[in-house]
Amino acid sequence: MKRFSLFLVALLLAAVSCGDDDTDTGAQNNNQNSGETAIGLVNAFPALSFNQPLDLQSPNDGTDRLFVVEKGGRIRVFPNEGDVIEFTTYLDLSANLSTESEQGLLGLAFHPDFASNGQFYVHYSPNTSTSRISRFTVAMGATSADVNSEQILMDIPQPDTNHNGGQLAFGPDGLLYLAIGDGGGAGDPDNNAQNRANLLGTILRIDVDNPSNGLNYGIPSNNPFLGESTIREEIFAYGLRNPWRMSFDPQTGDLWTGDVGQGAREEINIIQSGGNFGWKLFEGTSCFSGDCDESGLVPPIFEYGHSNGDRSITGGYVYRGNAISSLQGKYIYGDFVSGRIWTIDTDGSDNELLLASGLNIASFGTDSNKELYVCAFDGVIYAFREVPSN
Ligand SMILES: [Ca+2]
Repeated sequence: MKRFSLFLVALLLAAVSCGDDDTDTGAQNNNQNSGETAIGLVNAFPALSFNQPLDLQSPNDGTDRLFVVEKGGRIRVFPNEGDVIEFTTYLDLSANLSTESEQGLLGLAFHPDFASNGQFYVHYSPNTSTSRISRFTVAMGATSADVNSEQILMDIPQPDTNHNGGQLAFGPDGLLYLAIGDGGGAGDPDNNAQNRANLLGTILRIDVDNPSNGLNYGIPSNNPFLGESTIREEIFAYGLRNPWRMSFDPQTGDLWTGDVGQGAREEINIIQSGGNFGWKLFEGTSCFSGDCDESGLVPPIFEYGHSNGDRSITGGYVYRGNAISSLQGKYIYGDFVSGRIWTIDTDGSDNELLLASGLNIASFGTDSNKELYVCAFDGVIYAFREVPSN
């Protein structure tokens, strides 16, 4: 019954060519000019239901499979076909996991050479005080992964159970980027994000193919703080609060990050090597602590406030798919609490409400054709569809 009713309500419409250009358009977007195209969300896999899905990934291995990560520790795999009737469990970490607060199995990234080396990487919480980055390896053609293939790359102490970050992504340079939160608590009480002697509040960059110094990874030779004795050399950028979701634009290589705000401002940042993104000196462009000197800090390319019920940004993707021409080349992102989804041009201009989904949007993801999906906490994976608006 639940599945059926979800399918019925899944088509959520809003005009894409709305004239309003900011976040103050309200939850309703009823501008439906005759003949214009609207964008809706549909249940992409109506027979499937997930438990708190929060990442969707697809390896570049020619199999056109989708992998959905559940917060409770399981990765589900299924063919990318709308009429698929069941998934299988690819990896199960639920026996070795804290799911307190924002903890759990938080992210998945396939090695660029997954088709030949069988390697994938995850970020999870083995206990309440640790964020763990691990590699798993599968044999060619394997339909599931053996938990005993785990190699731990990194354990990061977590002072609190929230603000863990979570996303992992390989860059066009073949290096692995890790989004790490400030360790939690309100207002970054230990000032972790500005303290580069620890790994919290950062984007890290590591080389998983060339381990060195007794670690299961290496430090890339062009990391920005290489050789600085008081700074962790894994750090690529810092001053982030909770960069929950990030993605590379496959066309430009830009790294887009949604940094979840404290109580007022939600940020979109394009990550620069060595950049200090301000937290907790600033929340967005608002002074938060210290002397309010913004020199040397990288401001967000866009920010929005908490009016209209928006509370927590979920970073998305620059759309490079083919199915929906009106979205091409735009960054698409949402808000976990309000369920609103926006598009913005890659220069930070022309932010527009795309639709008000009413969903708890945990993540976006793309398939092997770069088509875009939404992971929502109602257990459904949604796809975008172009429909007539009248
Ligand atoms: Ca910032």
